Amino acid sequence: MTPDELSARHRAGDAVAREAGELAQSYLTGAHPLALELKGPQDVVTAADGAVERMIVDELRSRFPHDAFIGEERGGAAADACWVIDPIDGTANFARGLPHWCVSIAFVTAGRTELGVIYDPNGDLLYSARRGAGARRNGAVIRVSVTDDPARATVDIGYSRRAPFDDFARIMTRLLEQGVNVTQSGSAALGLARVADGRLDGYAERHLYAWDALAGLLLVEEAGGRVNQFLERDALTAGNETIAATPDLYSVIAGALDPR
Ligand code: LIP
Repeated sequence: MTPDELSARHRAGDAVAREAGELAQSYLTGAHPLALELKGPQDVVTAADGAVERMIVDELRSRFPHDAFIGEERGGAAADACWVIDPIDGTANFARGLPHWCVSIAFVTAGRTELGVIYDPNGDLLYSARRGAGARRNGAVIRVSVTDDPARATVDIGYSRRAPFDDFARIMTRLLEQGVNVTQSGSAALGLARVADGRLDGYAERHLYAWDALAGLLLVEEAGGRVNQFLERDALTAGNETIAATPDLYSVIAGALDPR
């Protein structure tokens, strides 16, 4: 893919993420009925998730008809040039009217994430990164924090029923024992974006899908942070463990997730 072809996709990703955020918000203002369903234990989906994903795919496909699409709600097949879409990351928060959710769009080619865009409509914050070109929030360059002491760190640890309870409890205990301040916010993508802009010092979760993680992981990497190798084996469709942190805290968090 040429730099110009990637630039065109980067511009489109930024624009469509904003549009998607506005459409999602219109479901919270009563413009559309917000029907709720459960996809699994504590795994909520709303009418907005499907509608927003359709809009994102239609918009991007109209510009890039030969690209492939994988989305949380409608799935899709992987291909060399592939968009990976989470229309509303943090749906449980969204459905409850809690202002902690976002739109996440990543672009993968040749097995590597090249573009990552996360839009937080509640803060009107557009996070955007291109591999090798740094990470920005509303156009300004962002960097991870310089925190190197666990006792001064705040880390967001995600949890879902895709992982055993005791695994989560062990991770939390190991971090708390080292003095880490641990939060659990309910949106992996927004958590990762806040590691990239230095407001959090780390994010980790035993299992995430590519649509939850890829854009945020690229943002952290391009903001000077350290991340795990998410895209290995069949992770693009099956998901994987996710670890992102400041360079000095990475081993502390990876250690807490060590299954032994
Ligand atoms: C959610 C993630 C969260 C994880 C949830 C779910 P969704 O994404 O942001 O970190 O714990 O299980 O995957 O479903 O709101 O897009």
